[in-house]
Amino acid sequence: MKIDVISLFPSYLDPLNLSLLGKAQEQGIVEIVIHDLRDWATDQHRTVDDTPYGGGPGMVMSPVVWGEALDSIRNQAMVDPVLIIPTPSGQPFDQVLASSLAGEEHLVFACGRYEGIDSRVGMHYSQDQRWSSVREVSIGDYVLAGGEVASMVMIEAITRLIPGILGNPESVIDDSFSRLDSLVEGPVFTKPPTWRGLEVPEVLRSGNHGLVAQWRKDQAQARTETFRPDLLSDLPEPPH
Ligand code: JF8
Repeated sequence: MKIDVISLFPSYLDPLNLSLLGKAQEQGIVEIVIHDLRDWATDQHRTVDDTPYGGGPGMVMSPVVWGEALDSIRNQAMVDPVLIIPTPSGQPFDQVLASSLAGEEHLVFACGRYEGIDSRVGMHYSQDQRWSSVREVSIGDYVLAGGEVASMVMIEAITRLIPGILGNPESVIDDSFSRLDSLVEGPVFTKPPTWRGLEVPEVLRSGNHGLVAQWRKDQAQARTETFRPDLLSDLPEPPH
């Protein structure tokens, strides 16, 4: 998979070269290229923003500069890429979207700053036949200062699903949200059996795999009811 990320703060994205993703890049499974948006600015001060039409606070990123950046990346590409624009007003990013993007050959992340990117950029590339699709996506209901951290979150969630990137494929299948019933996971424990007066639940040390499986189901159900009742409300009717 090829991933391009365009940002005004390219060094913000340095963590993408660490750990799992650093190794995946060394092995040639993923190639991540970070670009400085200012490389496509053309004036003396390398300006990338301007005042918002209609007034209001802050600045809006120029569609002219973004157009030059995205056209040049498309012209170097081997296939029609997917353009991902992080924005708090976008489609919610979830495990289903991550799985679908994990099957793509080429992703391009456009990281905005300030009050965001001129909305015509998303509109234009949606109509451009040389892009496979355009997704305006939000990672959650809170406001970040820019698209960089949101892009890193999505890149981590997407790339760990690519075969060969995670050491242990079973832990991917077993994740919270990957199951059909999408409950959150229950608590986990390792040695020692007693730590600072807290015991590992007896059932987990009983060796009874049936009881362990039932206990884990009950724990997952309880945690989901407490913290994520929304996940239970749109579940299909259980058969009786
Ligand atoms: C931004 C550009 C975001 N869930 C989210 N909260 N905030 C953002 C976000 C994304 C891009 C920009 N400010 C300026 C905030 C996402 N995705």
